[in-house]
This record gives sequence, C-alpha cells and structure tokens, in this order.
Amino acid sequence: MLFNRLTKTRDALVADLPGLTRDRHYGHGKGASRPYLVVDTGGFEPVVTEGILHEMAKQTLQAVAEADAIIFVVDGRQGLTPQDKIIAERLRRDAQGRGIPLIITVNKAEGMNEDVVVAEFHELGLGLPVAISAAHGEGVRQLIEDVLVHFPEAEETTDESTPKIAIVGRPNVGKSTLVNRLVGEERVIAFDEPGTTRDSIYIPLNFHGKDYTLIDTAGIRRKGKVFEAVEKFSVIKTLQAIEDAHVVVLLLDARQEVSDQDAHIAGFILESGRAVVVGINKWDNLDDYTRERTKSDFDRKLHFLDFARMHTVSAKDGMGMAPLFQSIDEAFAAAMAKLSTPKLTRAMMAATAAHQPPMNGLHRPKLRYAHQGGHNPPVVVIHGSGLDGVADSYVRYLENSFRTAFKLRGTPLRVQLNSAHNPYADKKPQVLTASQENQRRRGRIRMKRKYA
Ligand SMILES: Nc1nc2c(ncn2[C@@H]2O[C@H](COP(=O)(O)OP(=O)(O)OP(=O)(O)O)[C@@H](O)[C@H]2O)c(=O)[nH]1
Ligand SMILES: [Mg+2]
Repeated sequence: MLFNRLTKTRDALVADLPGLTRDRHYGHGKGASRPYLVVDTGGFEPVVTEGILHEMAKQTLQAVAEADAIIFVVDGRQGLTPQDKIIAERLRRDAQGRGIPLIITVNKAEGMNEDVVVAEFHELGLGLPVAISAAHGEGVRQLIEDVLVHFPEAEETTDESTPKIAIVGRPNVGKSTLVNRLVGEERVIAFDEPGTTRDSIYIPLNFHGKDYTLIDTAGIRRKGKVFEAVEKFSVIKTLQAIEDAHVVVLLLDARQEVSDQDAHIAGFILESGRAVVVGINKWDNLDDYTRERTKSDFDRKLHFLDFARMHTVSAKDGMGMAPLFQSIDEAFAAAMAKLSTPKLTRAMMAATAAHQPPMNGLHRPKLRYAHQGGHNPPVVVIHGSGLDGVADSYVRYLENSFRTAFKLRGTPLRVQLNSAHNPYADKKPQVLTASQENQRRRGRIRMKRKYA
C-alpha cells in the first residue's frame, strides 16, 4: 500500500491479507523534493526457516542488502507485537552493518493521536517513529523527506563532458557482448544464459577518439507495472544506472519479438527522462525477409519512442557500431543542449501563432515567455497566465514544436507551465529544504509533547 502511494501506481496487490507481496517490486518514487527508487518487499518473518515465508524473508533480506535506506513499517492498529521486536533487532543489525539509515514508520495511523501511536513503538529503540496513513496519504511525504535528509543533495561535480552510456535490456540480449566488442577485449562476462551480469559495471571507452563511460547492466524484467527480481541479482543497480546515465542504449534481440518487457523497460527510461538510442542486436545471419519483418514490427511496437533513433547491430560481429555512436553523440548533445530564453520564447511564439491554445471557459491561456529549467532531459518552463487550463494535448504540441525548432533528437523533452496568479508568483515559492521541514516537524512534535 505504501509502495503504491509512493510510486503512484495502483496495481500492486493490495488486500487486507498478510503475505500477499512475495517478490521484490521496484518503482520510481514520486511526490518528494527529489527522485528516489522504492523497493517493496513481502511480509518479513525472519525466524521461519522453510516454505513460502522463508522465501519471502530471503527476498526481503536481498532488498535490504541492495538498498541505501530501510523503512520498517509497523501496524498502528495492531500495536507493538513480539514479532516487531525480532524484526527490529534484525534490521538494526543489518542497517548498522551496512551503515545505512533505518527509519521506523507506524502505518494506519489515520484518526489516531499521533503521539500515542508512536509512543509504544519508541521502545524498539529505532528513534522516533513517523506516523503515517498510506491509505490516506497522510505523513507519507514527511516520511520520505525524513529518509532523504540522510542523503546530501547530489552535486553536479562529475565531468559532464564525458557521456555516460548505460546498456540496458532484457536478460541475454547481448549487452555484455556489445560492451566487450566496443572495448576490444573480454572485459565483462558474456554467456548464453540469462542473468550472467549481476551488477552494473562502469567501463571507460575511447571510441573514434572520443571518451565515454559505458555501463554494462544486469538484464531486467518486469511484471505488471512494477519491476521484479526473481533472480538474486540487483535490479536496483540497473535502475540506478539508467538514472545515472546521459544516454541509454535500449538493446533488443532481433530474434525475439518485442515484448511487453521491452516496452516496460522503455517506459521506465522515459519516466527517468533519459535520452535513448535503440539497438536491435543479433542482426547477423538473418535472411532479408526476417529483417524486413523485424524492422517494421519493432517500429510499430516501439512507436512511443519515436524521438529515439533505431539501429540494427551485431555485437558479435561488430556491425553497426559507428552509426550507433553517431546517434549516441546526437542524443547526448540534445539531452545537454543549452537553449537561450530569446530563442525559446521565439519558438514558443511561432508555435502559438500557428496554433492558439484552446479557450479555457471564457479565457484564453496567455503564454508570455519561455526559459530553460534544466537539462538531461531539457525542461522548458513557460510563464504566462491562465496556464492551468492548458490541455495536455496542447502541451504535447508545444513539446513537439520545441523539439523541431531546436532539432532535439534522441532525448525526451519536458514542458512545464507556470501561471502567474499574483504579483509575487515570479518569485521563488518558499520551499523548505528537507532538513528544515524536518526540524519544523520535530519542533511541532516536541511542542505537542510539552503541552500534552
Ligand atoms: N548471433 C549473435 N549472438 C549474440 C550477439 N550478441 C550476443 N550474442 C550472444 O547472446 C548471448 C548472451 O550474450 P550476453 O552479452 O551475455 O547477454 P547480456 O544481455 O549481457 O545478458 P545478461 O547479462 O544475462 O542480461 C551470448 O551467447 C552471446 O554470444 C550477436 O550480435 N549475434
Ligand atoms: Mg550481461
């Protein structure tokens, strides 16, 4: 339930039965000051040594082993149980061993006195619990900010001129073979068995005189709307590599149909906002008929990646590497493009002149100027009035107009609308940093205690 709330997905199993989530699920965390990844686990019975509960416990421990922070969820309605104490002890050991934060949260706290619910769990010695209601969304944002406080804001200190290229795709499509081919040696293990690569590996590459960092990743699959790991390797490392990259090469296998799996991985990449180049691998030894059919099939099924270039390659023979890198360079340049305010505003004016934004009731939204709000992916922020009423389809039209005007190939592009409702709207809204918010909240709780 908390997972669904954090990732804003609805289809993970939710029912009032213990033990429904059996595998680990992965998703993009939303609604906080910064992006993060969430791993959901099943109920945790650390002392059971066989059967499904034991399998679930193994999944949980695997998640704990790959996480950067642990949230221990207890049930406020049920109250503190002996089981909670055992789990708390186990998680404390793991968290301390790995030097990662462990945060305890009391769920189902809606309509209850916060101080009373958290008090009894305080004795677990995991610090002051955060009271939440996952079902109602209460306290959830605070919980995440409390976790994020432990992670300093990422500084952009890395050398942004060296493109980081993540090679991503289903298991066994030939990612490691491609990496080896490019670096010209058996740098990573490639083998005809899904699950060969178990961790992300960063490898420097000089290709035609230019420097890159390649990231070989573990093949991932996905079930429903969330990623899952049936194998023991680290899905989260692959998802992090996508986040960390400038350009993702989505590698597909020409000998297999495009599946939902590929589309799901592509969806995750899109959500991350990363630039994409599609590589259809294993193009060697295919007859012309199969090639034609495969190409049109892939084109059709991956139409939502229409901004990305597609190449046929053979990692085994080294065919198609130079064109692939041309597109990688192009996508990198587009993702990092600097777009000046006058040019953006001119492009915006041209777009609105060709197609006015539709009326919203009696008013027509007024777009005044545009500036760049970020890169990787490029974000275009439009200022004006009445922008709340602009339809999504019109936003997409604007996206396409900017993409065409600036010839941005290979990267997603985001358009944000900022309405000026009042004279202060152009000023930055007062946003507290996570630690300030945290302090404020702790202060509030202390206040309540004092006067209770
Ligand atoms: N015919 C052909 N076979 C290939 C090609 N690229 C890779 N293979 C074969 O596909 C198999 C899997 O290759 P890997 O490079 O290990 O695949 P991977 O995507 O890294 O797999 P995981 O690490 O398990 O996700 C190996 O047997 C390779 O020899 C290619 O271009 N053509
Ligand atoms: Mg591999």
